[in-house]
Order: sequence, then structure tokens, then C-alpha cells
Amino acid sequence: MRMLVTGGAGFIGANFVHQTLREHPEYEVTVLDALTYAGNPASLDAVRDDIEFVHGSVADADVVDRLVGRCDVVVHFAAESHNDNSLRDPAPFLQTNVVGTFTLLEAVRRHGARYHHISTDEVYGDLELDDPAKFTPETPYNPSSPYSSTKAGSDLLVRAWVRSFGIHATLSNCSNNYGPYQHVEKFIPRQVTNVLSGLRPKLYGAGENVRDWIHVDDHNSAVHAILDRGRSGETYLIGADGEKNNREVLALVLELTGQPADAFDSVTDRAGHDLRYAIDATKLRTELGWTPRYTEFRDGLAATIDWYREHEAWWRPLKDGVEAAYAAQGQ
Ligand code: NAD
Ligand code: TDX
Repeated sequence: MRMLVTGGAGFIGANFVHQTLREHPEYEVTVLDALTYAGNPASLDAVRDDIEFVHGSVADADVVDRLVGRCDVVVHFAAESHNDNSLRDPAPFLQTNVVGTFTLLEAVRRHGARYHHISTDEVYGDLELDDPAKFTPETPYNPSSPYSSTKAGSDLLVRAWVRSFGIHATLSNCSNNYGPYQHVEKFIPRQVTNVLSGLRPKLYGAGENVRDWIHVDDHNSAVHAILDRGRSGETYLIGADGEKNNREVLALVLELTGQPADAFDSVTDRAGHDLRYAIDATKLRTELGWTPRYTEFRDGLAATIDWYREHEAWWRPLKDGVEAAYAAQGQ
């Protein structure tokens, strides 16, 4: 079977390509990636000879039509993915997340490929810190940021294309991922590479915001479970019961890197900062029999810190530019 992976040079997409080649030899993989600031061809170095790589945009209808026309399955990871960037300049988020998804859906409609749409729990907005509730597939959409609203828009396009045109599609909304190859703009890699660079970690506000952490390999094994056994038109929430507030995560990073507990700076909070995300993954676990492998966050985090220690050549060229952009905003 031929699989088209969009955004395969990004964090989750690259890990997905590695896992697919390792564990699902039935697929021949083509990656379509625009190589924005977030895409890194080096993340695919180890599999370069085993995949086809196409440099191009999901919003380019000609390229997309050609590639979708010769694939059986499309897994759509490509996106502008960072909330802080969407607050600085929302325009690319509209183009890639909304127009790009529309472009893929139209090609899928023409050619009849099976489509899986990768999305985020942020489409549901946020929960109160003291609320026992979690997001379920029935939670109403209520996105807060330009990033999450464009992801919500793309999800709704997929649902409409299923209902109106009968395309064969599934959706997944996952919580916060961590693991190798994550861009240093994101929370965990930023703090780890700060420590490794002799800089102090930066915590937004009081650090009470809660995220539901999942290892990227567990996200990707859930995507494969959905590809194998998911029902068309259905939405599956992916999460591994990993709720932690940002202060707790930072405390672990400091402990695991041998830093004093107070060796960080509190910086300007994110505008509109969502308080808490939490996933109820019952449907995924009971219907599809999926279970996560990384159940100890501390171990997964320690392995991730080791990866950044051992792959400085991968992240070092990105670091100064990211820190300069944050510093310009007091972050
Ligand atoms: P990322 O920013 O690390 O990677 C995005 C990739 O998409 C990059 O390789 C980039 O070059 C590529 N890209 C961007 N615009 C493109 C375009 N127009 N055409 C083709 N390629 C383009 O993102 P990520 O963290 O790996 O996220 C992947 C997907 O997972 C996104 O859809 C995101 O919304 C979703 N998601 C992420 C998380 C998380 O914690 N990171 C959680 C839930 C869902
Ligand atoms: O330096 C920082 N300090 C800090 O306290 C950064 C970069 C972030 N934070 C906080 C903000 C959030 O509460 O850490 C938390 C995590 O921040 P991000 O890594 O930017 O992730 P988040 O905004 O939660 O979104 C992530 O998860 C859902 C991904 O970036 C999205 O693509 C995904 O949809």
C-alpha cells in the first residue's frame, strides 16, 4: 500500500515515518513537506533511502493532486503548529491549516484515497483547573488561539467532506506530545536546550497551566490503530492520562539535569493562555484496543533529555533564532 505522509519532516510526522518503516512494512511511504522553519530533513536522515521525499506545500493543488492520485492512504500531519507563533502572525496558519486541508480533501474526493486527519485537543478550548471533566469526542468545539481555531476549522472541513461527499476519513485529536525531534520552540525542548546551553528555563506566568503529556510514539501507535481498525467518519481522542502542570514538568527537567529547583525565570504569560487540557481516551482504548507504552512520564522525559544531549547538531542551529524571537516579547 502506498501512504502519503504530509508534514513528515516535522516532529510527530518524522517519528511516524520511523515507526511506520519499523513496524508496518506493508506501506511504501512518500513524504510531502514544505520544509518551513519547523521542517528538518535531518529528522529523516536514517530513512532517506527507504522513502520518497517531495518538497512542496499541501496548499499546492497540482502537487497534491499528483501525489494523492497515486496513494492509497493519506495521513495529514502538516500544519503550522505553534500557538506563540500564531499570536505573532496568524496568516500562515490560515493558509496551511485551512487551505492546505481543503486542498487535500478535494484531491481525496477526486481520487478516493483513505484519509486520516491529525488534530489537537486544543479545538475543545480549555478546562478549569479544579474541574474533574475531561475532553470527549462529544465536547463542543471552543478554540482559543489562531492556531487552535484553524485546526478546528480544518477538522470541520473533514467532517463536512465525509457527510457531503462520502470520503473515507477518520480524525484524531491528541494531547501534548513529547519525545525526540521536537522543535526547540516548544516547552520541553526549549527548557532542556536552555539548560544544555547554560541559559535559565522560562516559565510562563505562575506555571499552573495543565497539559496532558503523551510520548510521540504512543500518539503514532494510536494513529496506526485507527488506520487499521478505525471506523470512517469517526473521531478518536488520543491521550495517555499524563496530566501535569508546567511547574511540575519544569521541576522534573531541573532535577533530571542536575539543576537547583529554583534555577528558572518566570516570564510574561501567553495571551489567552489555555488553563488545562485533559483527554478521555476510553473510545480508543475500548473500541480499538489501544494502550500506551510510555506510562512513566519521568522515564520518557529522561530518555528525551538524553536524546537532546546526544543530538546537539540537530537543534543547535535553531536555538539562537528561537530565543531572540522569545526575548523580543519578554519571554
Ligand atoms: P511541527 O511544527 O513540528 O511540524 C510541522 C511540519 O509540517 C513541518 O515539517 C513543516 O515543514 C510542515 N509544513 C508546514 N506547512 C506546510 C505546508 N504548507 N505544506 C507541507 N508541509 C508543511 O508540528 P508537529 O508538532 O509535528 O505537529 C504535527 C501535527 O500534529 C499538526 O497537525 C499538529 O496540529 C498536530 N498535533 C500536535 C501536537 C503536539 O503536541 N505537537 C499535539 C496534537 C496534535
Ligand atoms: O517557554 C515556554 N514556557 C512555558 O511555560 C513555552 C514555549 C511554553 N510554556 C507553557 C505554555 C503551555 O502551557 O508550556 C505549555 C506547553 O506549551 P507548548 O509547548 O507551546 O504547547 P501548547 O501550546 O500546549 O500546544 C502543544 O500541544 C498541542 C503543541 O504545540 C500543539 O501543536 C498541539 O496542538
